[in-house]
Amino acid sequence: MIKRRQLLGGMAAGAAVALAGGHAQAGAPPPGTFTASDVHVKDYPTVQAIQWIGEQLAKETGGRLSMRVYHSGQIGRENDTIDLTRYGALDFTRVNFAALTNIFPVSGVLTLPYVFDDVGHMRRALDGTVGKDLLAALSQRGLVAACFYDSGARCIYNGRRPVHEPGDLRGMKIRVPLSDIFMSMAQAMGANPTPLSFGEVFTALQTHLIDGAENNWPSLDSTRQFEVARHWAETHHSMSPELLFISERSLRALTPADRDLVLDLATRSVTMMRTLWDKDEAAARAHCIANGVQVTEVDKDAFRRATEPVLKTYLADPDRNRFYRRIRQEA
Ligand code: GTR
Repeated sequence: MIKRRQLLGGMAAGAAVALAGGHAQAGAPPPGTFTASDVHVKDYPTVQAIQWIGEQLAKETGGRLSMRVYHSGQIGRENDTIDLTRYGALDFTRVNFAALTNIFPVSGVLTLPYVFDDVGHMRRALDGTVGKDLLAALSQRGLVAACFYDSGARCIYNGRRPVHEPGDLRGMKIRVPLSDIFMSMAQAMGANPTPLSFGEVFTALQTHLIDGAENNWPSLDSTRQFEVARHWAETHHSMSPELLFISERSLRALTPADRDLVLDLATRSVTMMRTLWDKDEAAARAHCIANGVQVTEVDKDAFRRATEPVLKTYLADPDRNRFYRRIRQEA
């Protein structure tokens, strides 16, 4: 929950104005209102999951606690919202693991190429002790890692030509998140990686600053990038999940009972998010295809081989390596 002065001191001017009440439709959050940020649009499954947490909080506390979600990147890039959450200027932020790999090296293990065999494997690993230990490892520097959300399998898409094998990406500028691992992965797959934040991708595609990007179906669909990048290659190269961070400072300010309630609701939101996700992913895929996106099967083994050196490099870190081996045991 926000104190106006603390907020204005700790963040970029535009975002501060939005949060502190300068935003035309928002107004200052009333007392007892948590603030949360997400780069996705209002009806995206991650945003809906946070909204659900807020609704349940309001229900269970008779309106004493609630949530205001700043969606669509209103507060800024994921890396910025992580900092705001660390300092308690934001209470919750939902980010992808891609935004964490440079800050928390161990987190990179979940983004590495072909770590998970499929969705079942990912959910099994994250729901079990591996996930529990990872959340604990990431709960530091003023942040509490509350739960994982699904993000499907990332694939490469572009506006130039169909891609079947890594060689087809030669000479193509492919946008990646601001993460060393994603840079290395795109490079290993034969592309010229171009790091940009999520909100910049549509315009970069439209103006041909980049030829393509890599992401999941709901992101291609919700950002309308499918209008400018119609070749989708089923590389499934990374299943980098989402993470909900809560500010440690915000949690500490609560009574033990309220703290337990918040953490419990975050855990419980995972099931509802997954139901939404499964539906949304299928609908996004169908919508993009109906709007002209052409899907190509790829030589997955060739992509796996091409990205093996990346795996090797990043698994030289003993912490990542330990988690990697435990994840593979769940396959
Ligand atoms: C999406 C993810 C976002 C953001 C984005 C990106 O799949 O949900 O949080 O990280 O990818 O590529 O920047």
